Amino acid sequence: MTHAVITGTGLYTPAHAIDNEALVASFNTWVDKENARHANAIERGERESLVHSSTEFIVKASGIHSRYVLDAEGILDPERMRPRLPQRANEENSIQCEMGLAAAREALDRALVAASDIDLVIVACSNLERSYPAVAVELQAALGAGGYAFDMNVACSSATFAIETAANAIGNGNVKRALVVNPEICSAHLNFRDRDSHFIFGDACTAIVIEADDVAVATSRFEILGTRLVTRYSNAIRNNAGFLNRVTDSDPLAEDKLFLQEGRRVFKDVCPMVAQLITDHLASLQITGDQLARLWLHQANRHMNDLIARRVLGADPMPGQAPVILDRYANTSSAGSIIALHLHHDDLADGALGVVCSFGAGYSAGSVLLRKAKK
Ligand code: CO8
Repeated sequence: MTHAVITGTGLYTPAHAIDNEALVASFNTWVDKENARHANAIERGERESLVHSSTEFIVKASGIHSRYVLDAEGILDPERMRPRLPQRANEENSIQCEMGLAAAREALDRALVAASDIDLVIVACSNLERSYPAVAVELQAALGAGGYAFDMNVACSSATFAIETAANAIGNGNVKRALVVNPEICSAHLNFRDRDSHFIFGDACTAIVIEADDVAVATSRFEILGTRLVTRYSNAIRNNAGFLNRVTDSDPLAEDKLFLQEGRRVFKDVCPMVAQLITDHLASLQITGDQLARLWLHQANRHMNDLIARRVLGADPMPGQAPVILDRYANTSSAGSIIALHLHHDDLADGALGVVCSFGAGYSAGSVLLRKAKK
């Protein structure tokens, strides 16, 4: 069987950043206006008054300080509180295609691969801007890539599930070079009026070039030693937006058509599930946690990552061993663990082992074991 190697990664970071102070100021302005508007109903006990958000809570509960977004102005406007992204003509590149192009070009440059030599493009992310034609097919054409392309969605685990799909296509000889792209526009699916979750997400796009080791030319690469995926049904993270909304006569703007979660329950359910997944995966390859030089974990919550890292490594992670990028990117869904990989791998020695792990809605989780190698 042909072995698959990761030869390049790329990252597109939007130009706008919103720190907690700006986000909370906008939220609290909206809360004050709403409470003033409904003062009589609140006074009569017919309505609960809304409560302020706080930067202290956000940092303490999640570790997030700031996030990048495609449009800050619309989000921070207390009269709007959602990004403003103009509709594009069918002849223009779609937004996700444009994000994907930027990340893909960096990944291809690093891999020393021409776009025309790619024969599989997978766009894998939590939210796709349309049903069809697939964004992946549009990106394939915009890049000038060959072969075939398709979209897939496994929420926050989309990147690891796509890496396994691409590695299998390479392993069975169907494909020589694949490109996995994760354009996440989380800000368009976040309820910025929900105190429990308004701070959680940011936007970004990552890209990964995966090749058969016999055709790869980049001197530095990661061998994919194995992948393991798991899913378990849960309603604790849910979004009811979908094409049936217009025929079920439900309110298309209702809160359940945006991201909703029971955060504490997710924390409790997912941490043990993920620690077990990685530990079992390593054991199946005769590797123990203490052999890992790096854990590139999904970036949802600082405490979740500390807990999972401790369980997998058997000790507190050394500085830099489980890199954190959520402090400035927030949760970028499937892009998070790949941003961590992209920004924190140059210092690894040949032969160093690391795990990319994603987890999220579904529930779904994926573990990818990598070994740094030189050609
Ligand atoms: N400011 C001040 N106080 C607040 C705020 C706020 N903004 N929000 C809540 N509080 C208060 C609550 O009211 C509560 O008060 P009290 O104790 O008086 O009742 C107190 O703070 C504690 O609230 P919580 O129990 O909710 O707080 P937690 O400590 O659990 O922290 C977190 C909340 C940060 C959300 C945490 O639970 C968490 O991170 N959980 C894990 C979440 C997770 O990993 N989710 C994965 C989702 S990502 C995913 O799967 C991808 C989906 C697809 C992407 C879609 C893009 C939009």
